[in-house]
Amino acid sequence: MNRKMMILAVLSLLMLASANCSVGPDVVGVTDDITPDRAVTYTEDFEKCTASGTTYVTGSFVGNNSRTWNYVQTAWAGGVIAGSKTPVLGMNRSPISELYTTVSDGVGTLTFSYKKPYSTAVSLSVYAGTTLLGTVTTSGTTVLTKTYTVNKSGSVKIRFVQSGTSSGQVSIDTVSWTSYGTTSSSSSSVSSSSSVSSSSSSAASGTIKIASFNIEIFGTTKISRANVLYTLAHIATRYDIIAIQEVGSNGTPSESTATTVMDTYIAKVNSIAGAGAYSYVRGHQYAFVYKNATITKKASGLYSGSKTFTYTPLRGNFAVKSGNFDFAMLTIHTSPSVAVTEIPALTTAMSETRTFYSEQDVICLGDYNADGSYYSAGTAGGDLAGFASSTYVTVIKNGTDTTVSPNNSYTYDRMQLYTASSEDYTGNKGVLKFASYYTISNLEGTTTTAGTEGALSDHYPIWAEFYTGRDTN
Ligand SMILES: [Ca+2]
Ligand SMILES: [Ca+2]
Ligand SMILES: [Ca+2]
Ligand SMILES: [Ca+2]
Repeated sequence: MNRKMMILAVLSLLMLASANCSVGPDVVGVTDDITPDRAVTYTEDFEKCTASGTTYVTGSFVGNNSRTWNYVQTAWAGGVIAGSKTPVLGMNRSPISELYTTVSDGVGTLTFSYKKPYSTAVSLSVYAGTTLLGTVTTSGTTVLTKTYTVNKSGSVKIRFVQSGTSSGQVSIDTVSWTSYGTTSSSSSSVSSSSSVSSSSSSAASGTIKIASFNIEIFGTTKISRANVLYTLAHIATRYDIIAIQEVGSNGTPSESTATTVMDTYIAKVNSIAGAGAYSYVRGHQYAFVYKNATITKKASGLYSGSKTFTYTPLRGNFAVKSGNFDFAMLTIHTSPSVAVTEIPALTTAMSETRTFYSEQDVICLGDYNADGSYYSAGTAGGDLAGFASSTYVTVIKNGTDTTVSPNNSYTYDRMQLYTASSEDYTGNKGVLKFASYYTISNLEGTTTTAGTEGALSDHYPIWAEFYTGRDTN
């Protein structure tokens, strides 16, 4: 080989090497005193109320999570925001129209949707106990969403009440709030592993939430849609770490596009959660977005083991800041046509990640395409085929619908653990179905997706909760 060819060969090797290590820079802000997201989120959609009609009535019903809601001079038709039931507070009624419930485990943030159903402008006061959080007003018929930071522990009365006798009728729906304050440590202090040496006992009751979300073709078009970006950013703030797939494209993105998308996204997330609240690391079509108040990222990089994947997975090594839970993460988007070989190969990639980071807890999460015509997942309610329960924990069981399409209920999105993480996994997990938590009607999109959940993605996020103080390996 002559000198020129040698240089070319070295150059192409360098390019190959850099392509393999194309992990983006961390974007790290100042760590802020953001309240750790260890709370339970509740949502009331009012669908369980059996009252109906446009007459203003007074009564109560038992809603989601067995919670009793009281309504005064409220109609149950005529101004629907979401689903088929939306309470509508009357105008100039006697007694004055209001809607309330009392929670026992505190309120961190409170979010709700509202709109003007008729002709008179809205002026609605929102209270947490006797504290006036604010008065929302609107003179348009668009559905709006408001969030208040409450941060009150214990018993809190959430109350929506007309601000005065000239306040117009108002529709209220999708009321969502997080619990707040220290949760009882009685259940977690009886851990069988309480003899474990390290760890501050105060962290034993803490938990974190880890999620995975395929944000369908998360590119420049999607981030230019203001309401879509805002909603996607809100979703990240629900979790301590979220693994994202399809950053930049649903295949192999350009580095600059993927970085632009994630820079824009993290800026929006932090505009909601607080300056510097979240950081990210990215590589290939993946990113991990993590909360600086609760999570330390120790290392990250593209998977470099023995198996080949169409979209080389991103992995990282993390630890909680308060407690002793340390863990590795490996995120994947399989190529549907070869899911049948890539899914079993993940067991090798998990094992190699375990060795690579010397960490027993490996969380392998992402869009596995592990269902439908792509993969025979196994029986409904059971564990993912290829991941024996003697070695693995299938968090998202077969038969769980993770697709937005109402026409199928495939369990494409998955989270697999080793049994080494059984001590850390609380058993709480879920699928975040957008319309139960967010206003969908104002989302920008194509002619087929605008105003629908499909404006956000064709996949729902999946999540699971982990103890921060029970790790032994
Ligand atoms: Ca509703
Ligand atoms: Ca560990
Ligand atoms: Ca579905
Ligand atoms: Ca463990």
